[in-house]
Amino acid sequence: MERGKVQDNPSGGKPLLRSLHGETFSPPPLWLMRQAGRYLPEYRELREKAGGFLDLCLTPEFAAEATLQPIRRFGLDAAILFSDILIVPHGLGQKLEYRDGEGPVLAPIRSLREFDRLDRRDLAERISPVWSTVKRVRPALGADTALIGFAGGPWTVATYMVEGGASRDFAAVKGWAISDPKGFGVLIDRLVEVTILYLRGQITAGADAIQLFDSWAGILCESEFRRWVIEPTRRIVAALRIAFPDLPVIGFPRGAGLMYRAYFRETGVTALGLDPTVPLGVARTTLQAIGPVQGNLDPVTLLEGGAAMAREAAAILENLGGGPFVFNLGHGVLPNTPPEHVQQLVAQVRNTALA
Ligand code: 1CP
Repeated sequence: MERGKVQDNPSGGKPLLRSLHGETFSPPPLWLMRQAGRYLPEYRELREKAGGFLDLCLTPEFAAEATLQPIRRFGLDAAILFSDILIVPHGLGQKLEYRDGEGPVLAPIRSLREFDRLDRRDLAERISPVWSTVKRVRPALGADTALIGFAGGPWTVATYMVEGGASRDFAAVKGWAISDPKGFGVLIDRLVEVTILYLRGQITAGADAIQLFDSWAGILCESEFRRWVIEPTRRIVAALRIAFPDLPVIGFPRGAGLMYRAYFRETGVTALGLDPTVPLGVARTTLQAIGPVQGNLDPVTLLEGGAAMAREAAAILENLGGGPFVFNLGHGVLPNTPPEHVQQLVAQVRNTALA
């Protein structure tokens, strides 16, 4: 990959997509994971109007509005579909609730027999509002703004399905994977199939790129990481490429550490999302050498803002801006983040070419 090649956007095309296809931009394109959400007053108002969080996700009119809010405010290079990774278990008939201050709560599934008892007959009907949201957002975006669809990685989705929500030690899901890898493998296979269906629908409806959020990839040992993260991701990417050969897929195996490299090489994802712990020099020499990278400002640095944020953002731009790169956080925007800090960050990234 040629380094240090810098250009503006003379031949048109969405900067995010061009970066994901390997071009170097200065300044780089920019969006933020969880750029829609509680830190925005207009989101809190919309959520109030929608009733619950699930109603917000599954009412296309409201979900489209939530998708567009951060674009209107900050003019980012990509909108990310407003939805949640747990729409897939919801689609499969698992009982799901979002409790204020507690996050998602699901009726846990601890065996294949329990999984088979779910009534998944209404799958398409339950997930199709998300496709309608994509259809609504598409024409509302400017020609330079990409629309990112997404799903959770099968492993991460399985952690919520088996634990019944967030977890500290992941003993139930890891326990199942260790004691009954065959049965757990069937659950992962089913999640791979549904995720492909769900993402194909998003792409057909107008998503330009896909991100796979494997937020809990980092808690597995090597053999488990290969079996439950790399292999299912590889299958999803390969299946999407059949119908959509040029579609960029961003893989985000948060916390993968020394396994990031194997993940990038072996899954076939187009670009790699880096969490804040990935050292910038390592990212540049061993990961960006394979393909485009995205990241990785610590969301707490954004929460605090000021000179420390400016310094960290500058270091990221300095290290990664000379190759194919998308500026982002290393995880989602935190709910107490002042929107002014996001404004400050966007201004800094937009001004890098002039610095
Ligand atoms: O309004 C509210 O109070 C609900 C908070 C909220 C929001 C705004 C949840 C509940 N999900 C979302 C939206 C969401 N979730 C998006 C929207 C698009 C955007 O980025 O703007 C996306 C991409 C997600 C993805 C998601 N959901 C992930 C992967 C990324 C990550 O943060 O690691 C995960 C793990 C979830 C599960 C989930 N949903 C909601 C919460 C609070 C959680 C995390 C629970 C936990 O701590 O384990």
